Amino acid sequence: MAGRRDWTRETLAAGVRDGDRRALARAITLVENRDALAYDVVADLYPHTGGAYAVGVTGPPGVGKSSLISALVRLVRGDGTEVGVVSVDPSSPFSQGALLGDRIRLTDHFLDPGVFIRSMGTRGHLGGLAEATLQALLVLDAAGKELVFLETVGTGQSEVEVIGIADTVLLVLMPGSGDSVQALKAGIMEIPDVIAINKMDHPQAKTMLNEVRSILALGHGGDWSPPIVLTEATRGEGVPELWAKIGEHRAYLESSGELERRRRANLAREVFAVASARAGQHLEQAVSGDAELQRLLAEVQERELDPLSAVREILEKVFRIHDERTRAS
Ligand SMILES: Nc1nc2c(ncn2[C@@H]2O[C@H](COP(=O)(O)OP(=O)(O)O)[C@@H](O)[C@H]2O)c(=O)[nH]1
Ligand SMILES: [Mg+2]
Repeated sequence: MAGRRDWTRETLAAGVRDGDRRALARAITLVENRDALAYDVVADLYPHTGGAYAVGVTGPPGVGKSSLISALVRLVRGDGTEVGVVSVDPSSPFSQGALLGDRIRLTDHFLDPGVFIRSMGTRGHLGGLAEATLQALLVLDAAGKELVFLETVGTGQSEVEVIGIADTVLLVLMPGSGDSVQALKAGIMEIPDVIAINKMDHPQAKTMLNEVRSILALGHGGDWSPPIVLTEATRGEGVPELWAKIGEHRAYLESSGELERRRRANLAREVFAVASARAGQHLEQAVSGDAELQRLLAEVQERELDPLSAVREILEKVFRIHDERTRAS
């Protein structure tokens, strides 16, 4: 077997396809490090992807996302389903392997060869996270994982980018997740496909259930109304029901043709998100390393040059884009 220094594009791609754990671990580390070898390997693996079903799990910190994933993994492992978990937590100071909730429970799964768990740290930028998540999902998919959970913290744009690739989006709340409920109500947060209200052992769980129900009752179009499931992840309470709802959503997507449509839209959006992030980084670097472009910014600040004229000059210089619309009239 190839040792860690000996991986080549060919042995790594072949190792991943065989489901070799060391190959998987190596490939995902390379993805995280944006190593050139990772791009080659994922390019080779891509024709062998599309078999995994991706469930995005989102919600504020501490609601029990990792605990619920752990309980769901335990449930689906009952029938031998191969599972991958990618957890993205930009707020965490650790980078690898550590923080899937209370590690103790997930440790069970670390010993299970049918489960591959990877936690990705905060390194890089939001666009970088979306990119790393997408690549990691593709690696796990090509390795034959039938089900992949993508865990992310928070709400808003970064979130949408990271779990934007999921087939089914599960939002996890708990009694006290008032901010998220407000964000749902105000339309700032997208309506998920399935909602779990975890910590149902908490006395306020029913109140939270009613609040969320009343928001969803306002309607938001579409044929699918997101079900709300009460769970207690630590005891596995409500977990089979939650899994059943995820399954119903999947069946709905498949029978309506929506899965194919959604995947196409997701892939296009992810490509666009990553390209935009790359372009943004390129622009920042170009401007910070270029005295002439810096001078343009200074001129705007001094009110000697108007903002759009500066934009036009920057785009011409950095991207060779000649955009008449940005020309001040
Ligand atoms: N009482 C109670 N505690 C829970 C439940 N689910 C998770 N927890 C605890 O809540 C804390 C945060 O859980 P974790 O899964 O790490 O949340 P995450 O940050 O959303 O991934 C941990 O201490 C869990 O043991 C539950 O259903 N009831
Ligand atoms: Mg977690």
